[in-house]
Amino acid sequence: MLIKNAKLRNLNHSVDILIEGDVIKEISPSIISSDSNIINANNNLVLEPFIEPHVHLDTALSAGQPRWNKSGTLFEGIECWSEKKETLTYDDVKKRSKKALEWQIANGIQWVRTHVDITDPTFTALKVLLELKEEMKQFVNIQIVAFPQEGILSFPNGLKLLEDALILGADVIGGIPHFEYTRDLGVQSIKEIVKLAIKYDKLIDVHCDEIDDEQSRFLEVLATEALFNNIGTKVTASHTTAMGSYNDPYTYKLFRLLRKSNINFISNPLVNIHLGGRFDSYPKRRGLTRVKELDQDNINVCFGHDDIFDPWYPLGNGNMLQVLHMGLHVSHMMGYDDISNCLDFITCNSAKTLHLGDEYKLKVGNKANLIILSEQNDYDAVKLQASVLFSIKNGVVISKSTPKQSYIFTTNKKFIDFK
Ligand code: 17E
Ligand code: FE2
Repeated sequence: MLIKNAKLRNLNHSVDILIEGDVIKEISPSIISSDSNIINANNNLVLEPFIEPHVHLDTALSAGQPRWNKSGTLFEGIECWSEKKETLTYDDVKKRSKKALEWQIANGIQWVRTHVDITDPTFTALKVLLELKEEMKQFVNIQIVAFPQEGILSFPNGLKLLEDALILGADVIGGIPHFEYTRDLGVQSIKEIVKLAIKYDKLIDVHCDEIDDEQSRFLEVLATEALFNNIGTKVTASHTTAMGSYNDPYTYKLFRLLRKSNINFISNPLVNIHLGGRFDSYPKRRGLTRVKELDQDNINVCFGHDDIFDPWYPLGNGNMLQVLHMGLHVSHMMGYDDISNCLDFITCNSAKTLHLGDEYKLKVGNKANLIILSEQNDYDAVKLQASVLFSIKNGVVISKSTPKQSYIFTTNKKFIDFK
């Protein structure tokens, strides 16, 4: 396959990309090839695939089942899901999570880290996701987080369930310290997570301080454990929304630890702007972590969708550009330079969080995994909510889309573009 006129993110001129089999063979300004399989990118952006670093596929597409989350709080969402969990069947989870995965694939995502609730002694959802991971690997790489939604030490047998989920094949260990009954249990839960991570050589991704409580300070515990055990690059703090409520002197002190620890952050702006601030009258807090400050301090931070039409979020179609759009707004990252480099938040920063290493990069010798957008740069990609014209994985086209077009019937009747 030959891709002509590809605009790469770090280059001013366009290039051709030659793919032989599943590998990128050559990238140069003009390639002559006898290959008849040619895609003309027309100077549009060609880049590494989008990554979904934080989603709950087991709960996706279950909004309203068995009831709607009326308060819009995280806590009512957990209650709704707990009721749904009582009646969960294999076929139901499979149908919903597979459909959400297909939306993600159509939207140019080729790596997904999904949390799966393992506070369910039947492990119904975990078994489905383990099967889907295998079944869909031609299209998408899935990392499964064993996520103890109702707690590790506050749920009957929680710690044993967590360990059993790892033995069954989960890739990443999750946690939810702010939901444990006491601060002590929260701290202890993090220590147990780290012990298991070392024992089974797994990554860690904790739902950490997802609450508008300025006293929720489990992040400092997680980062310290990561630092002392020298595993920071394998550790992720998801949500950390309490950081939006921390006072500045404490946060200043905290950032020194965060920098030293080398841990990663995932912010979920679509969902947390909706769930956050729900107990405030006015002014209402944003319910988000300090994305801009983390980024300015060279601490790795990326964006996740978190939910697709479930008890915690009533919208969503698995499109990371929607997440990015919201994330830039609520993080006050609307400067020219911010918008011009914004795709980092849903590509390379996420790759670092998922611990993907060099294999993710679009470069000669690597697997031909890439997407072709309908726009020429980061700025237009987010402004115009670009379509993913082609998603190519291991040298094979796995999805394609046509951008929507508008025609106006004014005196100069014409197709209009918004550029
Ligand atoms: N569970 C949780 O604890 N937090 C969330 N944001 C979601 C599920 C979606
Ligand atoms: Fe989450």
